[in-house]
Amino acid sequence: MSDDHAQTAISAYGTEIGKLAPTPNIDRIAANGALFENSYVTNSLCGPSRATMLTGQFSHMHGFTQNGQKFDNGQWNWVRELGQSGYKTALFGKWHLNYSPEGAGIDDWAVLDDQGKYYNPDIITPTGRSVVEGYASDIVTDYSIDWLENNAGSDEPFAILIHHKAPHRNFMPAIRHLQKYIGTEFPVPTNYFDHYDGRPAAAAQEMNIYRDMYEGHDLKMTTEEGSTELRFNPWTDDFDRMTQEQRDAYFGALQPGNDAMNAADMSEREMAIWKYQRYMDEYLGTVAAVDESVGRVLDWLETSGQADNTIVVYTSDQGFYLGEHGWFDKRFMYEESLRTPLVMQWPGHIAPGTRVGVPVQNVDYAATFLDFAGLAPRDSIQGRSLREVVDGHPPADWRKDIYYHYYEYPGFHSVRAHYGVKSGQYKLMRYYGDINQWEFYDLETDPNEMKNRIDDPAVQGIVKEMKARLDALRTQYRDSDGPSVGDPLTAVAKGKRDAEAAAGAGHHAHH
Ligand code: SGN
Ligand code: CA
Repeated sequence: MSDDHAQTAISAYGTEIGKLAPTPNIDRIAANGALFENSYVTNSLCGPSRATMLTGQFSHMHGFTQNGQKFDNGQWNWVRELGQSGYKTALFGKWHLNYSPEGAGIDDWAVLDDQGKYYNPDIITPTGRSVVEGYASDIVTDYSIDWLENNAGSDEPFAILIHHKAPHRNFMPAIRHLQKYIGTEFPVPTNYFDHYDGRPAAAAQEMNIYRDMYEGHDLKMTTEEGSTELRFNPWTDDFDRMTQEQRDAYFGALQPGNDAMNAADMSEREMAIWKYQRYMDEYLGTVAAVDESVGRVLDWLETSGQADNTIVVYTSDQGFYLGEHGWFDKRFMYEESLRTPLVMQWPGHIAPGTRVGVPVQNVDYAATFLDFAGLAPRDSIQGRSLREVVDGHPPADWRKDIYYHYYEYPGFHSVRAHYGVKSGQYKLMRYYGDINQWEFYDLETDPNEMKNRIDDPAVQGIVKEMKARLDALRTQYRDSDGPSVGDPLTAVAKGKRDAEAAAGAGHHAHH
């Protein structure tokens, strides 16, 4: 699993970016097994997604609705259950549900501190915490291969979770990948300069590449030609913790591009496009190391003889914007962050080249792993096993709609709380809090979600139907957080919620 990996940045998904920045090893999994064309999260944010994957529950049920909360490691999770049935279990990389996985029932672990750092990260183990020199994606892979060598070579079953920090902000590739995409021109999304008309929550966000990205910290832009001084860089630790050698190599590689940028007399629009290209160079550079990591693990499985008897899954904690609507980050129920990559191989069980079209969600993973391991299903799980789905025979009552609920507001990037339903080509969303707004999209005619048709008389029939579906999903999944679908959010109710939201404003730490 990676962190913030957009489907559009995986070549197996057949995307334009994938052609320019291929991911051959992730693609190997898809070729050996199944690619899920309609794979979605339930709440597009790190902690909530991770808790959902572990417990098989929506955010409101496992209780971790927004980052910064504390996950109760004692809750049921599928890894512990596998451990109790004889599997050796391990987790390396990002946890981000609280300080460490202590108490989660995982045999062996070493995790990145909090969000994790790309260079020389702090690593927390059961015996303490220390700085480990190197590049995070390589360190996490080294730990994983080492564990596999020592624990997975025999007939005993094992489950290992390899959780990369990349390609999460602040997008720092390994030295060997720094130059990889410099000079490649990535296609600028058609809605990079979005007007946000009819979409007040989209207009109010703070995740715009050319307005909100930190020019020093994120884009590593220097102040003027010939200078190595960074522009806005509020958190210096990411660079301060690098060795002099790493810093020289890293910033040395970017200096020619920075100098040329500073020398050029760019218009605002040209600068916005320059930033997009720099963002893509860096983001996709970090993906390169994740893909290499996947390759090393697959190679190990193949040479050790374990590949035929091992299920390999690649996914992310959510999708990500690569310039669509002008954005980076996630959170919104729009397609780019609602979608998450999902590919899965199991030789002899999943036919090579399988494409799964039915909608699946990360709430399904726990049920799937129990099922694949031959363990009994669990009542607390709200998702469903993907076994018949990957076999190409989804049960007749397989879900038609997916349910989504995002909570973290006020918070970083200022995305309003919202819930919604996607059903085939239609999507209905409702923002609540200090914005009370419904949105409706027909993805067949408007795949980029630019035209909110909630008030269009021509679609009122389907809007009504979608509201009924949304209401039914909230009942089915027992979500009573936020206003009910029928609640018109009167001025009084709205005022009360605003006051509640404002009272919570101080609680959100930077991470
Ligand atoms: C950090 C990032 C944000 C990001 C959140 C949540 N800032 O705070 O841009 O939205 O994480 O990401 S950073 O500059 O410190 O990286 S998540 O993956 O944990 O949900
Ligand atoms: Ca994430």
